[in-house]
Amino acid sequence: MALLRTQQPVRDFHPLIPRIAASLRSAWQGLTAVSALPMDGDLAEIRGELEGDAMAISNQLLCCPGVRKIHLETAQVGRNLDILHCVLFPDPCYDLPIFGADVVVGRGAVSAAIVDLSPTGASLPERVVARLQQLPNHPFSQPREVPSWGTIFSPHVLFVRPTSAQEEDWFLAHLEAVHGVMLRSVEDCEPQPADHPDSLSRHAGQLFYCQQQRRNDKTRRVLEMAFDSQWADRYIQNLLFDDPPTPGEHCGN
Ligand code: BLA
Repeated sequence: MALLRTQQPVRDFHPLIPRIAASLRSAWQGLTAVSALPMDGDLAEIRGELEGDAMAISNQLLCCPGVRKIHLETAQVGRNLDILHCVLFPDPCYDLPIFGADVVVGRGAVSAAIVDLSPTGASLPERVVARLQQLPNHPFSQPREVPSWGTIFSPHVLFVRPTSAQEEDWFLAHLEAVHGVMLRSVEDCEPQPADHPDSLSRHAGQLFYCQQQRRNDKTRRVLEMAFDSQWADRYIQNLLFDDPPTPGEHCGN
């Protein structure tokens, strides 16, 4: 694999991906005291080559009071695969869910579009459920089943294969609404002490979320194909789903 030092996109993304990325980035501009998180090595812009086809991964990391890690990744792998991955990991001192979204496009068609606010305890906070229940339900024609490791997702998870421009619009609108519920919940949440039993159990819940996500063989396989298995393991373990630090390191107290 040849690593190239260039910032050029390798080709155009499927349009749903830049639409989602722009919408998320613009929402983050409204967050209080948002700042960039330092990133290891050269992970912001990764360029490579997969059997002659260029590939590119872009990463952005932010944080703000209440959210220890906001991660947006957009990736183009080979000639046919476009991916958007976004997770907002809350500071475990706050009673907040994990926002997660993944969109996978293969050969021009979206095969997987998932968005969820996932609990870090037995269930989602009640004020979050009340907000989610107010969102409209769109009649997607191809709902998908979450895999066996997906016990981490909430009963409100949306996992579909959008089959038309209208369904892509519905997915974008729903993702924006769910992300809006997350941001509003961040704004009106006060932290508990780092050594509070609830903070510790939410930390354990995030640890479990990351362990389960690391079991997604489809993510691993794509990264292995483009790089190698050691690189893929390190990327998943250290950037995508690294173990959350002990509560207190992000609680501002
Ligand atoms: C599925 N994820 C997939 C698939 C690929 C990737 C190729 C298969 C597509 C399909 O089933 O149609 C690949 N996803 C990636 C890669 C990255 C990525 C390479 O994010 C990053 C570099 N995955 C997440 C998050 C969620 C998630 C945050 O990263 C959910 C909040 C879910 N992805 C998810 C699920 C599937 C999936 C549930 C389907 C897995 C299955 O059906 O087995």
